[in-house]
Amino acid sequence: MSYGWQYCVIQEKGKRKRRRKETNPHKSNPSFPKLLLSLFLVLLLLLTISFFTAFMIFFQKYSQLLKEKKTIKELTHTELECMKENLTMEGSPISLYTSLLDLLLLHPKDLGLLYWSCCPKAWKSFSSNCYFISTTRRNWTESERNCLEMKAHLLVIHTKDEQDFIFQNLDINSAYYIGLSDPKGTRDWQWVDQTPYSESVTFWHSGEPNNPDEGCVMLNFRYISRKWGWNDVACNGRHKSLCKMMKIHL
Ligand SMILES: [Ca+2]
Repeated sequence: MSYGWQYCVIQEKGKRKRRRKETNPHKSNPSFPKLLLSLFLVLLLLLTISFFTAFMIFFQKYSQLLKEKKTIKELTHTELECMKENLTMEGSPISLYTSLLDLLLLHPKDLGLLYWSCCPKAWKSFSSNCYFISTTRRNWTESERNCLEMKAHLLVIHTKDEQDFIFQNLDINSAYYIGLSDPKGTRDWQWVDQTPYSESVTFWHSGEPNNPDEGCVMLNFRYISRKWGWNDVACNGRHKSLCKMMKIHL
């Protein structure tokens, strides 16, 4: 009789062990967290691959679109003079990645720097722009129209360096219209490309602007001061002019 009782106790212990195994699989299977981690890593890897693939496809499509757009722009100017410009992106792969992303999202036009930067033949190259000296004398409105026909504007000056570069290429006995005017006659100077007019970047001759009836601006050289500078003049006077456009990127 006592053997039967012991058998029952052993049987009950066996059942309890089996029940513990069934209700607590984590304790009984130590490889479960590793499996979960592996699955998570695989998923992360797949997501990363998908993201980079999508990014590369988008990047290639965008570059192609940009090239096509530039090719259309080239048709205006049949002959170009080009320089190879390399975009330098030094540092870690992360900085390379952020530079590309920055270019793509914030400065898409600058993507062209990865290729060739060109100016039409007979135009001068400085920084990221091209400049044309038109020696035909026209009034201010006709001068701007002439620049527009070449996909440019009358000169808009952003820095002293730019202005100094322009002066080096001009004839001191001539005057040249630039893209600054006062269309309302209220001394509210406006650049043709809507660049805000800043008093801190002006190069007026001493005593200029001097006449509310003179609504257009030209560059000329004054022998007394031995300097180039700006002078407001009547818009119907006929002068040479300066055009400016952004470099064409191929
Ligand atoms: Ca004047």
